[in-house]
Amino acid sequence: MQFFNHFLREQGVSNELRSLLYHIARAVKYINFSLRAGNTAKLTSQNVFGEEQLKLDVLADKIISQELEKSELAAIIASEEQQEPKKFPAPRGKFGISFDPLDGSSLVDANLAIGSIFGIWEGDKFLGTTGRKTMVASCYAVYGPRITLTIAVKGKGVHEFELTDVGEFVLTRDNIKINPDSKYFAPGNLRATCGNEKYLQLIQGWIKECRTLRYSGGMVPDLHHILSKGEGIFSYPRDEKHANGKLRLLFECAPFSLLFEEAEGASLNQDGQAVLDTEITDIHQCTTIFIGSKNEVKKAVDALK
Ligand code: P6P
Repeated sequence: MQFFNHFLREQGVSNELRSLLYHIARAVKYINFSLRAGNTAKLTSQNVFGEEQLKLDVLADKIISQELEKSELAAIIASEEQQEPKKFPAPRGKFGISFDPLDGSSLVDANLAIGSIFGIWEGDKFLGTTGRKTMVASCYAVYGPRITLTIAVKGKGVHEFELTDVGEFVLTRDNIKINPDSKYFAPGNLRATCGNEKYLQLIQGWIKECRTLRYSGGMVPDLHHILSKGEGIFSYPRDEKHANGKLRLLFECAPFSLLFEEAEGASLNQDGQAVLDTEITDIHQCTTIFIGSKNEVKKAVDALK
């Protein structure tokens, strides 16, 4: 059994980054406890996207923000649930952390798996850079039958850890890789087929090829399924109301894109540009995304041209 901290040290991950990841792991533990005991009630508040907030959304955001402040390794943090990033006064750490505290929280009342997503960037700003230039690590937690934390440190592979009943994260899978082809598909934003014949034909093609559908409506478990099986494609194109799709670049797509490229998968937007090469111009900007098995991603984006 390999503990989280020991394994990352053996991988040559720096003390500072290991310490930051340890604080993120602690936040995941506390969020899990609150989910098991928490109130799924809706608040009267909404987030910046006009989405209703659950008490759990706000609590998860608070848990993570406090944990990152305690780490003394954050220079700036940006949450999907907050309008503006929070800068810490000097002398503070050297990392920027972007996070979606509880992605898919609307699925909680259906008792489906949800997750938290984290991007770790060097420096004290997000605007004007790209994931490829300044992101050094990313990770996500899945709150399902098992509580898992999957981590990518740039150049050091993708590794999955599971929370044990005594509160330790232990290694369950190392050096996760994604095959270039797949029999699974996760077609997001099916409403877009109403105005996009090519997207309809792409999905019909997957169905005619007798592929296996795996889509829950939660980005975190849907993408975790691809990493777990080592193959798949998740698509979320634009539609008439969302010129850049609905998923957020800084909080969701850039972190997952680092993980998937580290696992030898691909992550492109609908225009064929790598999501990691998309400049951050607004912390709440959205992006279309086709992510998963390399050959499947390329074929899907080409089919929509
Ligand atoms: P749709 C959840 O609200 C979320 O942001 C992602 O987790 C998920 O992939 C997407 O929305 C689902 O969107 O349009 O299928 O409801």
